Amino acid sequence: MTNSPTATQVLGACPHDCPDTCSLITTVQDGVAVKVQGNPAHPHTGGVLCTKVSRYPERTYHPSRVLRPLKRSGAKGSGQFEPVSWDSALDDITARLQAIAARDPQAILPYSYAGTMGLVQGESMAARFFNKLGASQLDRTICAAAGGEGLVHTLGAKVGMRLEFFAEADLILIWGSNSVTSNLHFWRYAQEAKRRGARLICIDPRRTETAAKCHEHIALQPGTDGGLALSIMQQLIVHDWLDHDYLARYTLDWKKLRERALQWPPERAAAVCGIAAAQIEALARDYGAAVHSGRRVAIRLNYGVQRVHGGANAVRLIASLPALVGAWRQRSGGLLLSSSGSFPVQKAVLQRPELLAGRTPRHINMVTIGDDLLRPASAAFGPAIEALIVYNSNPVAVAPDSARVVQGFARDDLFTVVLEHFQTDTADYADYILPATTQLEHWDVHSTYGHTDVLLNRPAIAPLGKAWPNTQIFRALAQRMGFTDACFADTDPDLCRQAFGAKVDFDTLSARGFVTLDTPEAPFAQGGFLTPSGKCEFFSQRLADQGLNGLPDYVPNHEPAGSSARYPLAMISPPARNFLNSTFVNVDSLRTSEREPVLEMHPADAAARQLEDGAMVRVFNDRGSTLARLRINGRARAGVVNGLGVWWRKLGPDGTNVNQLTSQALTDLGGGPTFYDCRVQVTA
Ligand SMILES: Nc1nc2c(c(=O)[nH]1)N[C@H]1C(S)=C(S)[C@@H](COP(=O)(O)OP(=O)(O)OC[C@H]3O[C@@H](n4cnc5c(=O)[nH]c(N)nc54)[C@H](O)[C@@H]3O)O[C@H]1N2
Ligand SMILES: Nc1nc2c(c(=O)[nH]1)N[C@H]1C(S)=C(S)[C@@H](COP(=O)(O)OP(=O)(O)OC[C@H]3O[C@@H](n4cnc5c(=O)[nH]c(N)nc54)[C@H](O)[C@@H]3O)O[C@H]1N2
Ligand code: SF4
Ligand SMILES: [Mo]
Repeated sequence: MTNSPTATQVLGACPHDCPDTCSLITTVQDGVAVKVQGNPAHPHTGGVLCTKVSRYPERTYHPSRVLRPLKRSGAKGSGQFEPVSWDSALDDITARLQAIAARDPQAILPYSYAGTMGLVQGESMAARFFNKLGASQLDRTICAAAGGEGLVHTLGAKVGMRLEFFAEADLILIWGSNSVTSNLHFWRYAQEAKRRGARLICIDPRRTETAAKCHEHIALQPGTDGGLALSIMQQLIVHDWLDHDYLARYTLDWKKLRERALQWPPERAAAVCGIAAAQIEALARDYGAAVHSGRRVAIRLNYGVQRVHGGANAVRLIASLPALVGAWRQRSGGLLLSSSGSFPVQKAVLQRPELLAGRTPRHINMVTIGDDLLRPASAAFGPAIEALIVYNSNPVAVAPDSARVVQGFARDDLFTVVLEHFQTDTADYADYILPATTQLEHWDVHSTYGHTDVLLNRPAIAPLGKAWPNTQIFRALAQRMGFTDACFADTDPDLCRQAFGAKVDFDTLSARGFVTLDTPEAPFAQGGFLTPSGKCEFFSQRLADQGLNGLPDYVPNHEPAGSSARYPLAMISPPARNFLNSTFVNVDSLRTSEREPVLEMHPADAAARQLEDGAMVRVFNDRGSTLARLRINGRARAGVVNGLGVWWRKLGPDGTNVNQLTSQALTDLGGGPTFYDCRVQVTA
């Protein structure tokens, strides 16, 4: 380290939407953050950060940071703004919101996601503000809604294996996860297991960096994981690789699931998944070996699997597997999709639902923002959306069906405020852009979805320019709106303490930067599922009561591969390694590594279209078209193209990105997006 006598080191937390939630050490010299490193004292971080966040100072001090409030000076969407004072921006915004709220506050919609996963700069002061206002409520579904529902209806909550115990497993299925890219600190444990002799199997349509480093790669068709899981079950049944004692004691309705699974011999699943039946048999044999040899079999499932029509059903089926072989009996067996349900977040304290004062505003699904911005007032919908307050999100780039989204944001009569670090694609459509602080400049506290530690983030440097934390912006708006409830005076350190109340020792958290939750090592070794029955629910009465599939099944894609002559290719759009969703696309060194939007294609599909590696190609369907550089690099399976995401539209070759092609169709449960359920055609 290049510490001079004046340098200090500040403990923080990575705010990004990544399961790893690393512990950060920022070196500050003369008030300037000169370096951001991984905390070696935090076991999961192990002193290692991904490339993206190692470049944090470059992002923070980027010359195009928005550092003053900006007011639109050109036509909507022109991206032309002029600087204004905070007072004038806040006064005008308040007047506009008051006028709308006087008619119906539900015409105002907050739009936010996980630009920061901080509990304080996320939904604390902002939620209080919108609750008091009585604004529409946003269903925050764009990432994990289907998979979350799948877990909840099977295991009872978003909980699972503890991350560190993957290091002791004998077999790890890495299912719908490009861990090297998007879950690096899990990958470190998987590598440790591999060094000890564990077998790694990757289940992913794309031959990712992760798949290439596993012992085996099963490149199935997108959206067919439910069929694969059922066929694994069929094999476990016919070969009697079952833990009958575990099934009898700790599961519900095995007979029903058994009957369904028996309808899935490997040949049937092979046809659906586009893989060899022998590969399914071998996979089931590897997995089933747990029963008689005591091998520890673990599944790292990730959200890549559930961005398709049948996403929740697939997760229910996959999450059922560990119970069949009794994998949960050991701490290094079982499954992890998300650990977020382990955290005792005091959500009601942070968000104050009582400020709604008995009102029950309508909900808007963030996935269908394209259609909803264009919807007129009606009895069913309620008032048209007249104002949109966006923070921690870049919907114009990340939401599906961009043509509709852009049309909605371009409405002249829509009043849009965007709290941002940069002039993103979304900020281009704002009436006001308000400069927000970054993680180096504000307080926050973090739960995670990939491990079980709480982290505290202290500000390392003073806010740059005139940037304010999100909390301060909503506090100031609340004051101007005349909201006098005492909770609007809470400071950010107050909110950090409130997030977990007495459930986490704040002094330890303050001193060390992290606290590990006291969760069981093997959560379901003796049942104890968090479902209504306390068992692993193969059949969910709760779903059946709603008229839904009580018993999970394979649900085909909305747009299955090969189902259309005009659009014969299936397209998935998983994350690029050097971006985090659309964040970092404007960081020059990272964009230089990714170069330009890429479409990966199988050599046979390319030959059929007379396309060559390196060509600029047009990818299109009825929703739209986008340009990308063709790569024939061995990563795409036949019939599937991979359009790596998520580029800023304005930094792509034709001012669009891959979401020009994706649809607003929803998942089977949870109202989630179906980004990886998309038919396209490709031409030169
Ligand atoms: N570098 C980087 N890290 C990230 C992100 C990022 O954008 N960049 N995104 C973050 C976010 S928002 C999240 S939610 C998390 C998790 O993020 P995810 O988006 O789940 O990330 P991946 O681990 O890349 O998982 C997607 C994988 O699923 C595969 N896949 C696509 N369709 C299917 C399918 O139908 N079946 C199966 N089995 N696999 C399929 C894709 O090819 C890809 O390899 O990671 C976070 N980490
Ligand atoms: N085609 C396709 N589309 C996808 C996906 C995909 O795999 N394929 N992945 C989907 C998934 S999993 C997700 S989670 C979503 C993610 O969608 P978003 O949550 O919208 O994520 P980002 O694109 O990273 O945008 C976050 C924005 O928040 C801003 N921000 C960060 N911190 C702060 C802060 O403290 N205050 C304020 N005011 N702003 C801040 C950042 O500058 C950034 O512009 O995208 C989805 N879209
Ligand atoms: S993005 Fe993920 S891997 Fe990178 S520093 Fe943040 S938490 Fe760690
Ligand atoms: Mo996500």
